[in-house]
Amino acid sequence: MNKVLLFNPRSANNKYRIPNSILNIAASVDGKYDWVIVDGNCEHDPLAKILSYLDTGEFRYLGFSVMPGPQLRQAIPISKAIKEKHPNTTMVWGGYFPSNHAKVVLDSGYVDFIINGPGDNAFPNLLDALEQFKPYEFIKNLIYKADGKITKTIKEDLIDQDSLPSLPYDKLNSFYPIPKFLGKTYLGEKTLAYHSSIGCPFTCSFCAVVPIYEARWKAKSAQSVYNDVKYIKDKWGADAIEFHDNNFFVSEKRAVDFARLITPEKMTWWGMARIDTMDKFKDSSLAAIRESGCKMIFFGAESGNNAVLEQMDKGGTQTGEQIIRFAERMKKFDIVPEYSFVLGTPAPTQEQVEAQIDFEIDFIKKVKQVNPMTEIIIYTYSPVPTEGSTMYEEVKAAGFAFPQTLEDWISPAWESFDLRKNPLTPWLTPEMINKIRNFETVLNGLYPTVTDIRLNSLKRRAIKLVAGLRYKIDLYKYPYEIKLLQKVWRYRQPEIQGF
Ligand code: B12
Ligand code: SF4
Repeated sequence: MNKVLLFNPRSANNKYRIPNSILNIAASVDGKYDWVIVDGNCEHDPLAKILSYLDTGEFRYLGFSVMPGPQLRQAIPISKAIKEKHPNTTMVWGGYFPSNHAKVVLDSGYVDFIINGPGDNAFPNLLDALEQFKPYEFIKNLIYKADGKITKTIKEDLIDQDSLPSLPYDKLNSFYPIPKFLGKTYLGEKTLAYHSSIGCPFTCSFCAVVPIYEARWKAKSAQSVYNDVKYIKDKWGADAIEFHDNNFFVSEKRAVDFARLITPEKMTWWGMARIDTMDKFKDSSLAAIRESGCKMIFFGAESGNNAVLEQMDKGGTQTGEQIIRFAERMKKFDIVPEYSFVLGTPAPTQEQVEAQIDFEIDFIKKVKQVNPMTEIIIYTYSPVPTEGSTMYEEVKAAGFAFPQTLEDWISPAWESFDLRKNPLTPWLTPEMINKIRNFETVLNGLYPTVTDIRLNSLKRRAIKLVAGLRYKIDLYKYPYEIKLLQKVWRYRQPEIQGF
């Protein structure tokens, strides 16, 4: 039987995490196909490593996991090189990038199949079909080219997450020692990345999860999450958890059940949530969550303006007033709210775009006033191809278009788009982008993120001092002195480097 090579292209410069995407795929073929993992985060020359496997002649299937941004930097040239040297291999890409940008990926000529969303059934089914020369047209969650035309098969219902096989941590450990992936963070000495649910029940129009999951969400039970975490804690000493779920706190009951189970383990943890969902949680639930070790929660606040929240189709009941009130409520429970905002959304005129940016800057300052512990993450709006959403239609009408070739995606301009730093959207002028970035610099100067564990109190005080005056008098232009200090002290950016 042909073997399978799974590749996680480099996604982080120094903070490794367990490569959960390909580990899930490894679990889906474990016991049926022989597989190996190559993690670009841990290899100096991943292409050489991959070729050393392929040169044995035993491997036919390659599975690459690709999210937008820096992972493309390895995924694209390595796929191309492999196809040139080993044209008989089958190249399969999965993950958010190929699922949302299938045409440009398949047009490249060096990717044969895309797994559209979850691959837990689609990937082993595809391998079975190819091995047995059977048709693959009826396999769900697949995108491929047939007679030069892009063909998408129907989407599969989300799988009961408790029925999935356990992740093969021990085998991963035989390729790369697990402790390497348990990094020191603000949360703990050995932080585990864990993914406990897939999808999200909401339909925010700027979000890449929506076209793939279409408002569906399925989670593992609190008990199975606990069992996995406990296994890693006991075996490799994890003392903190980063939940990578798009929306960990959809179910109050599951969150509280998990909190009760994990309390005796004395671990610290973090996850992502919606404000309007969590604002409905009972005080007793929030208290139990904090007592169990949850120190910080990431919330998509997005905007303080109710009209913009509606334009973004936040899909719920979130309002500007609620965002402020909730920041205050979190203070009572000693949970740090990490609020992310999306600035630079489209509007009919340039004046309105600019006025909206000014409004958000004022709003963020109000949040900080109510609860100075609130961590603020600022993104600039980068469109995602949510076909049919009013916002995406507006974006296209304004003249925005995605790159036409796969190689274009690794140009510096599009990388910056992926990092949501410079979105290349026609309605944002360079001055507006500068305004957003300069405000961010001053804000981060006055309120350095607590997640930067290298920044000692002396450095914090120095940056705060220079930024404080600017913040007070709304002087954000040319904050070179703050930038210099942040550069010298290598200030970390949670919006790029992770949470
Ligand atoms: C962890 C993570 C990171 C980590 C990467 C850690 C690592 N492994 O090294 C870090 C923090 C570095 C990161 C960075 C970025 N990330 Co990120 N990240 C995630 C996150 C939270 C979890 C990914 C994960 O492990 N999922 C768990 C697995 C099980 O799910 P999955 O990946 O969907 O995999 C399933 C399917 O997609 C499919 N599949 C996936 N890969 C493969 C491969 C094969 C071969 C097959 C067959 C199937 C398959 O099958 C899997 C099982 O069903 C996701 C959100 C999410 N919840 O998924 C965002 C997410 C993927 N990231 C995103 C983005 C935009 C980024 C950034 C580019 C930008 C930013 N500012 O955040 C940066 C890039 C910077 C960089 N240095 O790369 C977006 C992508 C949005 C989009 N437009 O497509 C997401 C969706 C977050 C979001 N909601 O906006 N990220
Ligand atoms: S709640 Fe978060 S994950 Fe869900 S659709 Fe909105 S932005 Fe995306």
